[in-house]
Amino acid sequence: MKGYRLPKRLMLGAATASAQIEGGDVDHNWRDWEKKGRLRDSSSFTRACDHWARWKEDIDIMAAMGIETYRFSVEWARIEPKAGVFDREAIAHYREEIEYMIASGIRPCLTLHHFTNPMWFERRGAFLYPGNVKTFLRYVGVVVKSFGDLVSDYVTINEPNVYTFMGYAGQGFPPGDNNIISVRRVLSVMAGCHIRAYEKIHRMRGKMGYTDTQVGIALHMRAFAPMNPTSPAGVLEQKSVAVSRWVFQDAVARAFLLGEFRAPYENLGGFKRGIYCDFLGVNYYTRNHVILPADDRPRAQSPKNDYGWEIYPQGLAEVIRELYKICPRPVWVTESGTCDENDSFRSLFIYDQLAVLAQADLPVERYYYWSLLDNFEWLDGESKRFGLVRIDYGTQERTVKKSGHFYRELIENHGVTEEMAERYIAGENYHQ
Ligand code: IFM
Repeated sequence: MKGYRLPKRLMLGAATASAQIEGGDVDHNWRDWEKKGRLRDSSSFTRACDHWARWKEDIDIMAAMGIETYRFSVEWARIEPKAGVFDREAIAHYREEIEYMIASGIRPCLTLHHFTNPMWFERRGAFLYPGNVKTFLRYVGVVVKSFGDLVSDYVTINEPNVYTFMGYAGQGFPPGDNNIISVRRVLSVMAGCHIRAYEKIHRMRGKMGYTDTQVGIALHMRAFAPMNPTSPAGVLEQKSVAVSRWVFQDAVARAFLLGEFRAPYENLGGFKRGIYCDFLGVNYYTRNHVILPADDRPRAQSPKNDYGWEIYPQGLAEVIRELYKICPRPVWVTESGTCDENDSFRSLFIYDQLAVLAQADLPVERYYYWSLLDNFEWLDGESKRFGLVRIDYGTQERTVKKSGHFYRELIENHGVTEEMAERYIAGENYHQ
């Protein structure tokens, strides 16, 4: 296996999200969903990785791995447990964590919203109502006031397209809606939240005297392809591919990043066209093959992970090019990872994925592996493992996996040597 060097400017990091790792009985929509019995197993958000208590240990693990930047989220329901009431202790807790991260040589990248809403906000209809934009902005203001001197890099909203399609198009996320009008409305309102948050973060940090602020979203991007390109149905499948790409990601990107609202999305706040991002955050996992009338699935013969998602490394370059055409800004791969219970192909996955960035001439500045730790995978709870570090959920013992050691050496070398590839990857295979 060949070695490679990564582009000099590429920073290597890892990502997590608060509800997926922190544990504790926090009054958010996903804990509520769990209480309603809507998860696929009996895992509880109250346990997760107990990171709320073990954050120091987790940062020490990252520092030992050489992680250069850490993308994490703060939990809105902890910071603002009741509408307009802010929890000073929770804020102090996050401050201590961020200070320790920085002192450990790790650059923070803070996500403001990663799927979870405080229940009081959920009960008010969350992002279904344009009137709720100001509620989100009040929270953003408190976060920037509290951490703005420590954090320059912000993701306003994680995967607004997944949040919306999974929650409002019958895919099992809260609030369990299935209504295309709601999809349109929620994404339009979220775009407004992002645009105003982008402006507000820049304004607030500007007043604090900082000029290094970087704000974006993390957009979930899929590579789409027709299942039967050479059959008579192929032409229609190709059309369906174009629709999926447009509705799920390209039109969403235009609304959020450019304030350009094209059907099906609507400009509910009189937003002007502009550029509302300093980087293009891309979360990339897989390719979907579209089948008529309206379905998609991986091809039978393609390599897959434990979830059955196709592993298609080249898709990362494809989606980056697609997004860069819409908005030419530096790219941050805000998530890239795989589900692999036995850690039997994760090193190969990282090797393949980063080889794409090493070879393609793409303006990529950051790569965040998802995820630092095995963590709470939403509907699938503790049963799906994405981490570089294994969590024994019973004892909360952390063990760096083989892939974690591979990533550590990769960061140290800023690339992969032939010898490393041989030592870590020979013998690894994806599921077929
Ligand atoms: O775990 C999730 C994360 O919260 C958002 N992006 C995809 C990951 C894997 O499903």
